[in-house]
Amino acid sequence: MVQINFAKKEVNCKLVYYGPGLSGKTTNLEIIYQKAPEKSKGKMTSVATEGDRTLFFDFLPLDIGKVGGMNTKFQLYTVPGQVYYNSTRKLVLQGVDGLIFVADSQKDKMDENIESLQNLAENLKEQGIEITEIPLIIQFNKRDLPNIFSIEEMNAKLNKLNVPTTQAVAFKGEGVFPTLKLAAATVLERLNKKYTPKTSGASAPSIPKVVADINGAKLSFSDFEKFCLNHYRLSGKKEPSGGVKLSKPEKEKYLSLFVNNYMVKLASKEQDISVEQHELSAHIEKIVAKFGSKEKFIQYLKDRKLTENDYKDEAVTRILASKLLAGIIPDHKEKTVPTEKQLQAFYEKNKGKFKGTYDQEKRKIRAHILKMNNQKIMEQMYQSLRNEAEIKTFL
Ligand SMILES: Nc1nc2c(ncn2[C@@H]2O[C@H](COP(=O)(O)OP(=O)(O)OP(=O)(O)O)[C@@H](O)[C@H]2O)c(=O)[nH]1
Ligand SMILES: [Mg+2]
Repeated sequence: MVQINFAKKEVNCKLVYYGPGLSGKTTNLEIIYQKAPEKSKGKMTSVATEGDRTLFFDFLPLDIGKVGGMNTKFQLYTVPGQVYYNSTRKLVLQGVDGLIFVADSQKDKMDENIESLQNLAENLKEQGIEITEIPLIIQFNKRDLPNIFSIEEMNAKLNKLNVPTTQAVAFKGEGVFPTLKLAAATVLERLNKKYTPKTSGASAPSIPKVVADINGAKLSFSDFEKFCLNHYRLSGKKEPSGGVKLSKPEKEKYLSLFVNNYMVKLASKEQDISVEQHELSAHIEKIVAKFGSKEKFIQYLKDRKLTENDYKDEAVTRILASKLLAGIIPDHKEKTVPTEKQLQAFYEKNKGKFKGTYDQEKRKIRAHILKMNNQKIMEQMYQSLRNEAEIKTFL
């Protein structure tokens, strides 16, 4: 995720080189590393390689100097292109700000290009990102080889999204920097749009309103407002015709949730915890079961002006949270199971409210206490995550 530090006037973006095996991703990075001026580049790290195949990723930090008054840094990554390293690709993709798809121009590699681009779209979607929404360019590489498609053919077959393209002979260094420049420009242009109020026509980066600062990372007010609206709608409350107006305590509650969710994502990233597609599907199936059918679930969301993706983002966070919980409070299961004593005490205390005998009401009480205990334990986990961070909020 792009990090903007206004105090230090610093922008930090993550660019990922994606594409099928042997298309030339690592080569692009090697050329940049060889040719970039000494003072602007960090160390290039290749994590796990076998011959010239990338097994994990390559990484190169690059300082491109001042852009719009901000010191701008890029973290360049490559993914392993080989089909079976998909979980590694998903990890490398986390928090991506912009993508360079390195395509192999050879005719017999077109199927692999298409499959890899498809795979990119799927992996982004799991993170709640539409491929059409993220800065993406395509580099047509290996233009030196004999059996290649023309640029028109490459565009027709591979560039259905109609994104900007470049041509390259990466191993000779041709086209490598123009590609990087185009990608950088595309990402920075997007940033400008995101952080410039719509009323002002100027394109200079302006300071967004910040609702929270976590370890120096600024969470924007507009993201928070969107979060509130989504959660209000997800909670099933009826939306007033004049739009949702939250009271101060409600806003505070949502902000606490917002920060918790951020902490969960941050901790998951640090611990390399991610959500697999099948886990997400299983989670959603459980919800769908409660609604009776997928159609009913979708209709429920639709009625609340929500999409499946709005729900998925929440689902991913919940799955991540439960995975983190296992690490932070290993005995959480024992802690949440209601004891007989707890059940009885609850019945005695609320006797007036129950119609049935203890035995008749026991099941309901157990479910209720389990829910409360779960909430308590999650609260403990959030607290322990928060304890490790420096958090400021501005409501
Ligand atoms: N002919 C030709 N060969 C190239 C070009 N660019 C890269 N290569 C060669 O293609 C081979 C694979 O390049 P890499 O950069 O390692 O490919 P990769 O995309 O990182 O591959 P994975 O790590 O397996 O995903 C190397 O032998 C490169 O020298 C090019 O433009 N033309
Ligand atoms: Mg590689």
